[in-house]
Amino acid sequence: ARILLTRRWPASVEAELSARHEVHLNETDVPMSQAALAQAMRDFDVVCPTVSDRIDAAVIGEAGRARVLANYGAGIDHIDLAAARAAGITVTNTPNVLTDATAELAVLLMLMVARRAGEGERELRAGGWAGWRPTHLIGRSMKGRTLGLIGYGRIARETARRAQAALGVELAYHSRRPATDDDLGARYVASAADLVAQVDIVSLHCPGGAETRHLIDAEMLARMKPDAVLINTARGSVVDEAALAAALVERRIGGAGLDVYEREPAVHPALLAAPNVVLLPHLGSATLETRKAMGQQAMLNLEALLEGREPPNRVV
Ligand code: 8YV
Repeated sequence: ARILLTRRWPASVEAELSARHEVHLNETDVPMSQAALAQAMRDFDVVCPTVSDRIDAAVIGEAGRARVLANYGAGIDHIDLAAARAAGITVTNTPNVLTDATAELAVLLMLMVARRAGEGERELRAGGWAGWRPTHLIGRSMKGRTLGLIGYGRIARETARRAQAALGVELAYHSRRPATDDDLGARYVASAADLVAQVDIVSLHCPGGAETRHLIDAEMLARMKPDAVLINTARGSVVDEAALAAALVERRIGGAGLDVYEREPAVHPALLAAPNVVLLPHLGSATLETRKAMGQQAMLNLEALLEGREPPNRVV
């Protein structure tokens, strides 16, 4: 089958896939244009997009050969699923394999913000460290504080498990329904607005897309405790970036740690200037182990479909 990878995968996985199929690669280190994506939908049996591709109705409308979109990643809000369904195109993703890496990154962000690690490193590198002072860059301990998770799927739970075991935090969460299989003893809060008011760290683990757009807006930020911290490893669209920047600049919340943004790779300029915010460039799944596993999982999905079997991770 003719397969297109819109971005590069780890070499070992590309080699394995290329040994069995006619694989085409986007050799550049930049995303393909909308026109090139549309052309790909005409020319290839399988297109493997990533979060940096916008597979909208116009692109899907060009589908000629393409019957399968095997996404390299878990989140699929960059693909118009309704358009894919209408066009009879199967969409798969790669959940599970990036759970650990993303949970690690969420904990990293919590610690960096709580202990002001980003501020400290920037100050030192800029030559501004005047030596030890008893009042210098005083952060907050994690032990005994409450972590509130919005969304309680796999990544949320692994984040919670790590924070509980390693840092001694208490746990609370909001999701549409209380979990029936929670083994962490987390307290369920029926409304997101109540959760954000009750906890010290708010960590976002819900999907992106229209339903969760600006879930964290000025009103929700105003409900947070004045020293509370917001962590986002989910999708940038969940947070109103302008409202967050204002809350940080006016010191109405304690800090934020972000890995995802509303208009990647653009970052709201006010966030760049805000105090106590750690800004990472979408590194959630960026480990060698995880990127290999994502490629393997995408390969399992597309090969199942090519062989007429049900893929392990069908979205549409
Ligand atoms: C992936 C992500 O690297 O899987 C996701 O939802 O946001 C990232 O960790 C990205 O999706 C690659 O397409």
